[in-house]
Amino acid sequence: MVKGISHIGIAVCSLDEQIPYYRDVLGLSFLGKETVEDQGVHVAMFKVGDTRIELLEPISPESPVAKFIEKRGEGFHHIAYSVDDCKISLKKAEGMGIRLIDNEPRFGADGHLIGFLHPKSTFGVLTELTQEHKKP
Ligand code: CMX
Repeated sequence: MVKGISHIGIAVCSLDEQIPYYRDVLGLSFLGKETVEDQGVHVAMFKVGDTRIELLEPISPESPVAKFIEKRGEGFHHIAYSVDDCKISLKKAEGMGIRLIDNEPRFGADGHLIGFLHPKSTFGVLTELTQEHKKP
């Protein structure tokens, strides 16, 4: 089902505060910033080898990322695996007893189709399935 790691998501209070660490100290290639309203986050993306680091800053206190930071603090938030077909992979996981957050794929950063598996069903790791598919 999984082809590789699309990105690793890290919850942050402020993109602008943390971008210099990833760009200047670690020397990762900064791909840019984007707002993903549907997920309630501002995103900064960095390339590292064949994968990416995604910093997530909440847009509002209602954002899932804001709730996460309030409860657990900044840091590792989710892992995103690349799949060929997000919808089929979500259904397959569901058929194997995994609880879904998204019953249908949604649009995430970069216009990719994404769907989340619930961390209570995946041994505490919030898991995203990503299909690299541009918005029409
Ligand atoms: N990793 C591991 N566990 C997590 C978690 C995470 N990122 N986020 C929440 N949890 C845990 C909580 O600690 C809590 O566990 P306990 O009950 O043991 O304390 C449980 O999941 C429920 O969490 P909650 O705070 O009550 O929050 P909700 O149930 O309202 O929401 C979740 C949890 C995962 C469903 C929600 O955060 C969500 O829908 N996440 C997916 C969407 C998302 O994060 N989008 C941003 C990414 C955007 C992108 O990549 O494009």
